[in-house]
Amino acid sequence: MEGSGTVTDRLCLFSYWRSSAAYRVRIGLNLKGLPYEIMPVHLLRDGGEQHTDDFHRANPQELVPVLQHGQRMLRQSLAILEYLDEMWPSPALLPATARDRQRVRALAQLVACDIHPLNNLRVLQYFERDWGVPQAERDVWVRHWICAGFDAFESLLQDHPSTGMFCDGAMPSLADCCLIPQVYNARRFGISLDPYPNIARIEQTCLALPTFDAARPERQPDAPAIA
Ligand SMILES: N[C@@H](CCC(=O)N[C@@H](CS)C(=O)NCC(=O)O)C(=O)O
Repeated sequence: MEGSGTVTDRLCLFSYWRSSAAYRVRIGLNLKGLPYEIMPVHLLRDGGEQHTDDFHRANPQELVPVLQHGQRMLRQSLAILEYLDEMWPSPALLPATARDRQRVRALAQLVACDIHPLNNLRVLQYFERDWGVPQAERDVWVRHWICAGFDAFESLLQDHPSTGMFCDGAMPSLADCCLIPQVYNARRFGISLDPYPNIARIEQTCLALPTFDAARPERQPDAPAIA
């Protein structure tokens, strides 16, 4: 039942510990206090388990996350997060007014549509396999697009009246669900957060919460012992 606040069907997340798109959904599920199982999909082993026939049936795009809710297969992290918000409205991932919701969605999409896809595994594998781009140059590419996105994200947080402890006010939102995993990626690629004081502050605030902490890559059942 929509908006019932109860879990009648099992939730199972097809996830990879290091996937930032899956990390977004793990945060959302934790914020909602929903019990879920993790079904690991190893994106690198044996050429990538996302390319198996079984997983292809779950998501023809061959990307994680997929959230199985009962018999339904839900795809695309932002659409999944909005689904969770509609099914279990409290605590809300989107603010109360249309204007604030627009801002939060814009921040979330800045990450999910304009940073992350450029640096996704399949893009980097394409550079490597089809064009022979060396690792060092691929890393420059990744860092370039993260910094370009973070420059804009930081300026949208700076001095905006809606910016609070989190991207929007005093409660975590869809924007934080997207930002924190992207910061994890930034750190992986050695990007300093010094030019991004608001992003760094919000990351610290979020990761101090058990809901965000439990969603961290290194806390996942499929994370290697030393991540
Ligand atoms: N727009 C999709 C992106 C999903 C996505 O790109 N997932 C990555 C992991 S973060 C993936 O599965 N990559 C596998 C590959 O590139 O082969 C979403 O938000 O769910």
